[in-house]
Amino acid sequence: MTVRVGVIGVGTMGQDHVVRLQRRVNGAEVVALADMDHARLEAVAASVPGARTMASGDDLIVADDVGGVVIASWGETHEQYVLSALAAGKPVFCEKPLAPEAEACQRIMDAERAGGRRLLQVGFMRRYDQAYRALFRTLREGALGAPLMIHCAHRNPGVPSFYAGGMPITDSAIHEIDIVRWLLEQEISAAQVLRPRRASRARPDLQDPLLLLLEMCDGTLVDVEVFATATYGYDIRCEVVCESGTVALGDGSRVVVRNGGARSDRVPDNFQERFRDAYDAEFQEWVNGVERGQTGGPSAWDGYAAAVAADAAVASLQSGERVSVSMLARPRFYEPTVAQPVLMNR
Ligand code: ISE
Repeated sequence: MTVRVGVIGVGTMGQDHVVRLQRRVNGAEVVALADMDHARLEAVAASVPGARTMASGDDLIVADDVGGVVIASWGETHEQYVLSALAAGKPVFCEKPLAPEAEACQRIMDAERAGGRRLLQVGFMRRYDQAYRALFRTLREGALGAPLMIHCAHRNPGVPSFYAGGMPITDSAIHEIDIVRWLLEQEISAAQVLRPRRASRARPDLQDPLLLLLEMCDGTLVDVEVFATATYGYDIRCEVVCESGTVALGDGSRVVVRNGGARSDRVPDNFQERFRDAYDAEFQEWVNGVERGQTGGPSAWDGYAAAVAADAAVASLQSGERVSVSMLARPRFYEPTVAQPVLMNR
């Protein structure tokens, strides 16, 4: 069976997802597109045979031929579209962050629970990356003992002009916030942001780089360097220091070149290149789940938990103080062990 997908938001990320759904994911067809920028919408639709353009995201959600909704629009619009998709009873994939503030994520959780079945997957694609998965398995094997500290770096070659204020946290470090929760199966109890000397090229509205410290509930400490304008490429690092050894992501390149007395390998250009296979795997799993009538992967709870920690980190970016993370208890509905009712296939 083919899952008929509607995509809301066809900027850089949305276009990337449209191409993967068309060409690299089995069992999906893109049938409808929506975007507030009509010129961009028409331009993208011209390259997607069989896809209609819709007047709005809400029209797309209720269209009869749309069986699954992908939301890749600007973060501020996520809550509205997710709530509409849940109200329409349609499976929905929402890019990160689920919503810019934790309270919006809470409203989404409430709506999903009121509907009685899981319909939402959040786009934390790093959980599908082979290197992070190998790191997760190594930790579970137990030979290294308990994790004590995690060192992470998140370096972008550059960022768009709208990337400002708290975005190093809400748009970038949100991935580390999610991945350390997933790796350690622990929630975050406090956050603090340190402001190193600023890069001379950083715009005045951006603290770049910054250092985020996260305290996990079991005492594990995590440091995350976010450097949005690192210029040399897209570089993601993660090293877990355990009682009896360490495990780190490899550098990901397939070949090493030796030439002219030097050795070199490739640094990815951007996150689309570095995480391409992870995005593909994430979407394949979503489409398979929609076909079976069952939603898995990162949940609204994961979106909420990440947003609460991000809110604390943004508050610390402003105040310089350590900020405690105070969150709801995880509802039983979002416990990984609770079997979810099967949806009708669409
Ligand atoms: C971007 O929005 C992403 O989601 C990337 O995965 C992240 O690495 C980058 O820092 C963000 O700006």
